[in-house]
Amino acid sequence: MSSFQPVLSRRQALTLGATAATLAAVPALAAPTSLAALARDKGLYFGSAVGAGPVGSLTGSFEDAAYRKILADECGVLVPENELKWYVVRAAGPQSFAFERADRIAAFAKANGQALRGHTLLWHHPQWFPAWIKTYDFGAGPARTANAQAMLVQHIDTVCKRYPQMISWDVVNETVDPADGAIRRTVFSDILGQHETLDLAFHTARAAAPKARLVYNDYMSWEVGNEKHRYGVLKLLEGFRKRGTPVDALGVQSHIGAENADSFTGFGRPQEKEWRAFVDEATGMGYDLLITEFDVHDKGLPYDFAPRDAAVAAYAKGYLDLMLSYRQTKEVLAWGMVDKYSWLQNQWLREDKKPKRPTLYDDAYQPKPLREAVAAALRAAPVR
Ligand code: 9MR
Repeated sequence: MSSFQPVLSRRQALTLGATAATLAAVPALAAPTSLAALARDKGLYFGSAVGAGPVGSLTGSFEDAAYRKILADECGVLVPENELKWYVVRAAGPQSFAFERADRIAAFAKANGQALRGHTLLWHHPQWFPAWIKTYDFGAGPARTANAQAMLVQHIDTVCKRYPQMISWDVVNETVDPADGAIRRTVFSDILGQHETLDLAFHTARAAAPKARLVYNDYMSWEVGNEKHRYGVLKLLEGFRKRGTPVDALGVQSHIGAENADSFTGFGRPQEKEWRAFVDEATGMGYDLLITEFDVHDKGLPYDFAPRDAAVAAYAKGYLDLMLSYRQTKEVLAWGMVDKYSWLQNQWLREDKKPKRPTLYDDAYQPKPLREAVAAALRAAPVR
């Protein structure tokens, strides 16, 4: 990143250091209180994504016993990071469903008394389907429509019914193109129409998973450059309401932080106003909110751990306080709990090429200031 600049002034670093010191100075409770318990006290869920690898790009965090202990201790809900995506479940072709990896995560959650959430029934983006679908022969004439409908319905129905315990489902993921706010085109939407495809997905999920909260999930943020993305998502949510599509909640992925330094100068100002307006619009339409994929990208922060971790924690606390002030926010999911397994390690490398520190625990499985920031935000959250 050629425009790299040190992020924090000395004064900012000192202030943030002081924040971290204050957080660290909070007296230890008699028994350590898990994030799951703190969330439960407020009427919400805290949990994390986990990956049952190793296959291709799948993370292998689930195979790590120390990692599993953190998940068991801290999380009230788990979500498979990749194991329910079409490119995993349907990898082998149109006739097959592979559930082995997601089953292992589901069994672990059950054994630990944890809830499960599902990601995702329809990542409506051409990149994330298995390769065979590009050349699949859907036939011609009316049969073509019927075949495309049948494949989508069969997929959603089969996956939902396999996991009736899901408390929520990302039914549709990332279908709004950030470049122009339009709905992305896929094999399905080219045959069935865009709204028709998305509506069919939600109606099918409602029938097959009547108890689950049904979610539209996306990564729009408050940052400059996200205006069209936010607008496109609101337009989509408005359309769902107009057509009576059964969508219960907006999943705000919350991959916060950024590649550029400016984002860390404190949450929100001046973009906080824009973000509140966006969230108010969504909740005003009656949608619940979920933080579905929380992590903090520290690419632009200096190498030293103390100021880096402090900046990450302070920034996250501001963001989580805002999001949790909405009683509509019902679940908070971290996108992984230990730095080394974070998807961010493989993308947008830091200038110094050093590992990133975007999650709540470091590579020695020790909690970082970000873990305390999440705890503090949960403690401060109003009950819902
Ligand atoms: O963390 C996931 C990574 O392991 C996968 O390679 C990638 C592609 O399937 O997806 C990552 O998770 C994404 C999530 O499914 C949707 N929102 C963005 C997440 C980060 O890219």
